[in-house]
Amino acid sequence: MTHRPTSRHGDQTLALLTDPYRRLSHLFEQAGADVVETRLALKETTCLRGREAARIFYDETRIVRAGAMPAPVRRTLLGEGGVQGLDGEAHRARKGVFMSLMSPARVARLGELFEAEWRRAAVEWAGEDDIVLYDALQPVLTRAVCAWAGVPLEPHEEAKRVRHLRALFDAAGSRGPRHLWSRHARRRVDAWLGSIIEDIRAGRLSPDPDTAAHAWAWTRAADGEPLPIHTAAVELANVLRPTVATSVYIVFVAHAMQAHPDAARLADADAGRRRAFVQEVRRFYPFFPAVIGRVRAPFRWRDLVFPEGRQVVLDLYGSNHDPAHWTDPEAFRPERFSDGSGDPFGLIPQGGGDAATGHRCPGEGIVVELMERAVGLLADLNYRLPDQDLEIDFRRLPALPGSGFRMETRDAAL
Ligand code: HEM
Ligand code: MYR
Repeated sequence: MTHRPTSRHGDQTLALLTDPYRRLSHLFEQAGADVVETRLALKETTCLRGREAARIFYDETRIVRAGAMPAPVRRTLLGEGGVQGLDGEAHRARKGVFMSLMSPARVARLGELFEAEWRRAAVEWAGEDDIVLYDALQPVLTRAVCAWAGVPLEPHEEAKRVRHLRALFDAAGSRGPRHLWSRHARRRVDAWLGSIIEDIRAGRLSPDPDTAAHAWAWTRAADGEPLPIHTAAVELANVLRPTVATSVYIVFVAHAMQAHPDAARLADADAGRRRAFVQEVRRFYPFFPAVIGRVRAPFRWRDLVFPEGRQVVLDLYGSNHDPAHWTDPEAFRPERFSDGSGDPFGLIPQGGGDAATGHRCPGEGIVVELMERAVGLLADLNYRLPDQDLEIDFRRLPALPGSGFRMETRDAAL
């Protein structure tokens, strides 16, 4: 699968939006290779998958990020001026602030807040006939992460903030009016968090020193000046948005528990098996399709030239389903992770390599903590599943079960 010549195809932008998780795998299969040259967003693009490819992609002497992120993603999901588009020393310094927020004690604290909010919400769920888990989780996660991050959230604004944070990740990958809604939400979130940063700098708000709001308000740039308000707001949003987006993974936890009840029982009973179950959910289910960079200086790999400036895409979903690395990749098998999650370029749903020095997601600890807590909380919640469409819709971005996971919760208190 590796040393064969690659093929050329027409522009893949539309095909990718229609089948965002599996399109690249089809190209690799067709080419009989795990490097494929194609066109994406009208640019020559080299697409990669697999463990060796991930090593190349995360080698910062070869691939950089400045100017790589397409405008539609910057204007919605990510915002402008954040850590994702930085390289070298500037990236290292900004990333250090994210890493400092993720100590085990702080991650556990977020887990506790999440669990407390879930238990409060479950009392209300028990008074309703049914809930859609995806929708019900977002207020729970927003309350928890705002409290954790030192961002005030008044009851009267809560529904609006939840809608806007959700739109950043749920509507960014849509076309037409839903994409525009995501852009609108980006402006609203940036303005909201910008005003929080201003309040902190002016002494009107004093969040605890170990919170994200405190950190982003007081972080200085290399020139010693405070970060521009807008940049600080984008980075604070880089903590809130993805934590709310963990709702997608928690829906997948619920989906996997119902599809694999024996594995779910074991996961509920034993911490090691719970970790393995959650890691297999992160490998198996589709969430963040791919990451994008640019060639810094020309190099060759697998008989292929990577010219300077070339757009490069690493297929995360495809790498997590790469038949060269995973035995029976389309089977859900938590036992794969009985001995841990392996090397930093193997399981890469949130990017590969080292989070502190490269662009790998700094939030994996949070995601695993919240997903593990969700295993226990779902096992304790006495719910029933009505007839519904539980099939994962791979055309949606992010993918989800068709129903969003509807649960009958009448009297299902914890
Ligand atoms: C980066 C996925 C949760 C903060 C990333 C990347 C992916 C990813 C694929 C890009 C890696 C790269 O560019 O090489 C996810 C998924 C999540 C999640 C699927 C599940 C909800 C979180 C959480 C946080 C977070 C909870 C923080 C609280 C970030 C930040 C970056 C990032 C700040 C940029 C890192 C950099 O460019 O150096 N994430 N993430 N993410 N993630 Fe996450
Ligand atoms: C995060 O919020 O960073 C966590 C993961 C969100 C993944 C959302 C996946 C779909 C977004 C694709 C945007 C494409 C815009 C053209």
